[in-house]
Amino acid sequence: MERTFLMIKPDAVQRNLIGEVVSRLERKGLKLVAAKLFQANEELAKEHYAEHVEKPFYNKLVSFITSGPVFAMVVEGKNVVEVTRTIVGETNPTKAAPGTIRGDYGIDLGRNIIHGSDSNESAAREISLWFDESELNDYILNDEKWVY
Ligand code: FUP
Repeated sequence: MERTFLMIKPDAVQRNLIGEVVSRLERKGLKLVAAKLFQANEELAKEHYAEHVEKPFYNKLVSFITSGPVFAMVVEGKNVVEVTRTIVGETNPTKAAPGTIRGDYGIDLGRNIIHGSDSNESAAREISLWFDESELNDYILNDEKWVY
């Protein structure tokens, strides 16, 4: 089963949107494997966004991501990278479709609510960057023994 890395950014944590966002992931049928409210340091933020190091918005992005705690998650499910990219919506919340997380909650390009890995390769890299192996939970979701 595929896994991806999702991070609710400081703007959405400040706006009490953690529950709204997690609830959308749960309703979709995705499985939460790990989650933590976490203050990233500059080193981690820079490494996470390393692909954008040459971009004009890089420094602003790093200072935004380290401006307060983020809610970091590992989520599992069939085609989870593609599924979560669709749920998250386009990078620019102004263009993101209504019904997507960014389309429903964001306006500003910098403060776009959530990050989601864009490929299986970046998911693997980002999961190991943000989580220790011991933080990933192995359990059965919708286990019948909890239903009856
Ligand atoms: P995404 O994969 O949708 O998160 O988007 P990118 O990896 O292209 O960009 C990462 C983050 O950089 C975005 F979430 C917001 C920020 N960004 C800007 O601030 N300005 C830009 O022009 C593009 C991206």
